[in-house]
Formats: sequence, C-alpha cells, structure tokens
Amino acid sequence: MNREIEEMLDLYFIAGTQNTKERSLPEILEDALHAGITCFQYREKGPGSLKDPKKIKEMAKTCLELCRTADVPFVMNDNVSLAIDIGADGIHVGQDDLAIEETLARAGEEMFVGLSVNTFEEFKRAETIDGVSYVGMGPVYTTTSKADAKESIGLELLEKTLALNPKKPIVAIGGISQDRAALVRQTGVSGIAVISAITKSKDIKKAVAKLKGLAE
Ligand code: TZP
Ligand code: MG
Repeated sequence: MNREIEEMLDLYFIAGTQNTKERSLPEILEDALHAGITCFQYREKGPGSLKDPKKIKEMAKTCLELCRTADVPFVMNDNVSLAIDIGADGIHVGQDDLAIEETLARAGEEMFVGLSVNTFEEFKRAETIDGVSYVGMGPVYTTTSKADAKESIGLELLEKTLALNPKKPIVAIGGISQDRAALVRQTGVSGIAVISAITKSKDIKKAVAKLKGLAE
C-alpha cells in the first residue's frame, strides 16, 4: 500500500462554500490546516454552492494556495479540467461523475485519483482498477451534508471490507462526528473524511485533535 497516500487519508477534510456560512471557507480551511488535517478536498456541490466557473476557480486557487503553504495535499472533487488547470495534487470522483477510466486517462501521471464507493461490489471493482490510489467508502452514517447521499452502510460493511485485507487504502466518510471517530477508526480504515465535524465546529483545533484520536 502506498504509505504517503495512506498517511494523507488520516484526517481528510472536505468542504465547499455551501458548507460554510458564518465564516468563509478560506478562514475555516486555514484553521483546519493549522490544527492538523492531512488532506483537503474542495467540493463545490449541491444546494447553495457557487455556480459561476470563474468564482469556483478563484476559490479553488485560494484553497490550493493555503494547502501548499501548509504542505497538505489539495484534491479537487469531480472537476478534472479545473484540477488540471490549477495544478491540483489529486482528483476525486464518485460513481456518478466522469467515468473512472476517463478520469484516470486525463489525470495522467500528474495527479493521484480517488474513487467513492457505496457497496461491496463497487469496492471490489475499485480494487481492480489500476491507478486508483484510494477508495472513499460511505456514507457510514446518515449525513446532512450531501443532498443526494446514498443509503448509509454502517460499520459492518467497513469491517467486512477490511477483513479482505484490501490492496487500496480506504477512507471512511459520512456522518462521522467527533464522538464516532474512534469507533470508525477501530475498523482499520486508513482514515476518516469529514465535512460538518469541522465546518460546524466552534473549536476547530479541538475538533481536529478529537477526530485524529489525539484528545478525549
Ligand atoms: N459523500 C458521502 S457522505 C458525504 C459525501 C461527500 C458527506 C459527508 O459529510 P459529513 O458532514 O461529514 O457527514
Ligand atoms: Mg463525515
């Protein structure tokens, strides 16, 4: 398993402007980077998200710069063209986005590629695809951050999948609160991905420490 990718998945923060209301996304991201997130994915999607491509590119570049300063990988969600354009470190796609084969072809050697799965079958298929660097599995629990979220899979499916000794690192996602983080980590996943556990936190430093298992 690729060590660098595995370590990057430890605490994977995802957000777009639709997730940040009281403070701006760059402000929240800066705090999160400071607190110790290990990866960031810019996901401008769903109700309340920016629609103007110019504004999206501007925001993506701002977030990329913040990540570069903190030496944390920047991943672009779904939009391969924008990822290439701004020089993202990685691209993440779901099952309903641009086909994974095409994503891989366009990403070339420059970017790593992540793929979301929601079922055991999707996971097994993802395992066979060369070039997919990691798999995002979920939603583990019910999430309020994704309008079109699929059915939650629960800890059991994660456990069943990890029991196979998967080749690709897995990051768990969906409804992972500060209180649930330790339980999810016990399944043996390489890391956890969260939106609201960070964006809705009043104390990002504390939230990140708890999510990383470094505080009670
Ligand atoms: N994919 C599956 S669940 C989810 C995404 C993007 C949203 C996760 O957000 P939260 O707030 O951590 O449940
Ligand atoms: Mg989550």
